[in-house]
Amino acid sequence: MRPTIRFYQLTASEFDWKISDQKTVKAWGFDRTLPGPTIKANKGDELVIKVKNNLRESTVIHWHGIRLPSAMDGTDNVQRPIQPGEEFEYRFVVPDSGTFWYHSHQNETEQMERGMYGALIVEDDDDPVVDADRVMMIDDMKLTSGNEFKKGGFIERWKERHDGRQGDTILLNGKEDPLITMHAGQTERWRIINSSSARYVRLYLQGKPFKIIGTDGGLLEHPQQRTEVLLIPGERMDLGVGPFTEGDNFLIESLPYDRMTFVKTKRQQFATVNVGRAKPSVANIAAHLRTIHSLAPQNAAVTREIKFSVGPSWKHGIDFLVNGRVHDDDKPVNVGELQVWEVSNTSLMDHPFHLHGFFFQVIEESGKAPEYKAWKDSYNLKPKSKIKIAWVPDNRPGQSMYHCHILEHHEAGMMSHFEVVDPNKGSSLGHHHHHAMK
Ligand SMILES: [Cu+2]
Repeated sequence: MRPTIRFYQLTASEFDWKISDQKTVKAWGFDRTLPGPTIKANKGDELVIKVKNNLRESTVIHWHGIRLPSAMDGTDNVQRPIQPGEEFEYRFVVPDSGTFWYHSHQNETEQMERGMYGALIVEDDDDPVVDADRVMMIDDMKLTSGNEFKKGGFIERWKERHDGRQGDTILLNGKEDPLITMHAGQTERWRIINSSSARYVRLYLQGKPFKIIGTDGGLLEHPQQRTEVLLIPGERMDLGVGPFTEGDNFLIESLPYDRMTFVKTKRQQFATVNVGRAKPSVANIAAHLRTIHSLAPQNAAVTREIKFSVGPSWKHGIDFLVNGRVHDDDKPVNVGELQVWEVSNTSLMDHPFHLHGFFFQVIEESGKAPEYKAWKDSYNLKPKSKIKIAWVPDNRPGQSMYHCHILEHHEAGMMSHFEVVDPNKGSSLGHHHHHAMK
């Protein structure tokens, strides 16, 4: 398909949103819908997205997973946040097909909790043929009995800072336990996006097998058959689901996951699936989906060590650190130079690592090669563990960052800025200031 320019307008505002027939919340989101509208493009298209801010506070929109120019990344490090009543035009080409998403990157712990997110789907002529393509954004909210966003007391807020905010109102595409109907005999592509603040989702279809066909950076090489798959906050999994027989019904659930925090993740129900009458299928998910060239062997020499840790703090009792600091500044990387980063987690809890604007390959986890090759931008750091990732900064100089995608940890400082530098041109900025998120 020939590349084209696609125009979108998103308006951020507060609105009443029904999460069920009985429950209405004061959501913040885009175009008065939760999730926000799904943005669609074909690989190579240019997106022009005007964001109007009708909230009473500033915002900024991050395009999670898109390899875009630094200035369009949507953080307060590369642009002035969009003030109430203002508009900002994002403009970038989408060079990769896959399942991406957009979300607030300002006062995230509140703005994302209230619904400031949506999906961004990039299709390609080479995508596997399926009978239906669905986006499923998974989230939770922490509400009072009156369906207000809960603001706890001192102890509860301290625990939220420690664990991340995890509520027990479970949402799929902005609804509690929605009913999904599919046709017998058909195979669908389910694009699952974990947009929650802190919840780890061990997705489970009551034992029915499915195929993982893609993840953060698009298709895998080969479908991977599983009965469960973990999605950390920020992560995406594209699944081939079906075929089923008429009359089948099952739940979309998540199984318990202990990420070594005070809050425990129980088995939870996200949606109910009913399989209706049969329809012919055109689906074809090939055994070979594409080739992913390895950037580096498992034993490649490490070029940088990065440490996620927790440490004592006078002010908070505990600090969330990268390289021993809150809101760290890491060394620049040069365009075109292979990066082999050893990312360690010395703490006793899990942290979802997220790199802005670039994909990496995990080449080693706790001494072993991963189960399959994939392009990732989000990856779980288990307690007391290490991963080795390889990536190459392509020619998009400017400010970037990596951080923990548990939003409360990010806010508490578990993040680092760094600059991508074109060695032929030097630093793109004379200075940069970093900001504690408010
Ligand atoms: Cu964390």
